[in-house]
Amino acid sequence: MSTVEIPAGLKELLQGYTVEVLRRRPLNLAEFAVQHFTKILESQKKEPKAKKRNFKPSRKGVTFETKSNKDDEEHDEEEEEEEEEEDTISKYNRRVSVCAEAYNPDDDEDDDSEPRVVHPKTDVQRRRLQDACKDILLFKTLEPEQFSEVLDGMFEVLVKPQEHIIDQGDDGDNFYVIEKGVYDILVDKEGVNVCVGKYDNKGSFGELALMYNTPRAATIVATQEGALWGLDRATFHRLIVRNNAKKRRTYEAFIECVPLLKSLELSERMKIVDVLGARGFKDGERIITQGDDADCFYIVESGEVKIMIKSKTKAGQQDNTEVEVARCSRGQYFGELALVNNKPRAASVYAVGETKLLVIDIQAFERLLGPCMDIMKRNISQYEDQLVALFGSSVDLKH
Ligand code: 1OR
Ligand code: 1OR
Repeated sequence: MSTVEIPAGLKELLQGYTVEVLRRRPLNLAEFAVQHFTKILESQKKEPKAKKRNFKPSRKGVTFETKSNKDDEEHDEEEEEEEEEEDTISKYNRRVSVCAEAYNPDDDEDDDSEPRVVHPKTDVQRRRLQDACKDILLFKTLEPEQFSEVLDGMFEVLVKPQEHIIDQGDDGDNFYVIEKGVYDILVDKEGVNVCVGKYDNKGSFGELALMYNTPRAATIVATQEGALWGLDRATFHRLIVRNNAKKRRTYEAFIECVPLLKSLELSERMKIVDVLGARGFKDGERIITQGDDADCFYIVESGEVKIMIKSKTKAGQQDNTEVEVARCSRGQYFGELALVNNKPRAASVYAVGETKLLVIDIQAFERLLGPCMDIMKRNISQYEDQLVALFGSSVDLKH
């Protein structure tokens, strides 16, 4: 009778994959398998001597944890989370699970027992804070109770001109919401710090290093005196990263069906989900105003929007009558034109009926939607043809 020998490690390998499938619920099992096993392979190359189940990464400094380590160390990870409850003072020592890969906070039963950080605030401070946070996309999908905990955990940071809030390559400590001030975004390109954008008195930054346990991806410098609200890494993880797992489950299937995003990898689409916000609009409510500065991009989740352009007279003068030029419904996008051309909004956009939109800020748009740029540019050239057909002029939307 022949016996079949099961290779050592096969069971664990397949179990690890199965656990990840159950946790992450990917739509495409084969694509997920390729990503999963590639990561294991890469980490085996990097850590040839690491013992499978007993390997414990150093607690000195941030460990850039690989997924395979995580897979193999489910139990170690849990033990470590427990140990870390006593160790919350040192924010740099804390190992944060890699949200982009596997972190499913629903499985993280220790989370709720973590100490909650509360920074007391005066009524005036709390009102200022609430105002600064009202449009922060990462907070838009939080339950009111979680949002209130975020506000409790935030602390005020006053900054001076030229102060570096974040330096590229550093470990992540805090997430920041801007109350006031202008901040340059600098990225190292071949040893030179190049300014790739700025935040002008609104927005937030510093989420990436905390979400994905990666080094800071950019340097953020205040160009004038300013005020920020910080949220420490552990609280960000407990509230925002945990909520992201829910967001992924909520939007995964929808995002898979957005034609614009088809060319992206699954992991890239999930990164979009991680940073998007959801906003509801009532019938007739204005979403975009023609001529305004632009700072975000929209995808229609449900309902419909109409695009209205102020018509031009024969002499090329703008009059104030708006003409409907297009509609967008579920899965379609708008608001890309001003971001791509770096110009004011070319049209106004109104909700038709109750409408739900997914919103992505300009920085995430530039960072994550580069691979979709060709499709968007092709569609923009169609707008230009339509514009000529409608108004009979050679107006180009870039002006
Ligand atoms: P972080 O924790 O990595 C730096 O710390 C922060 O800068 C980062 O989170 C983002 O919040 C913010 N690429 C990467 N990070 C950016 C970018 C960016 N813009 C802002 N941040 N790009 C610029 C897009 C305008 C792409 C550069 C190639
Ligand atoms: P935005 O950032 O300029 C308004 O904000 C958005 O409306 C714009 O990006 C597009 O996403 C969207 N002309 C201009 N903007 C249009 C058009 C459009 N259609 C949709 N948008 N035309 C309609 C072409 C079918 C040409 C008008 C004559």
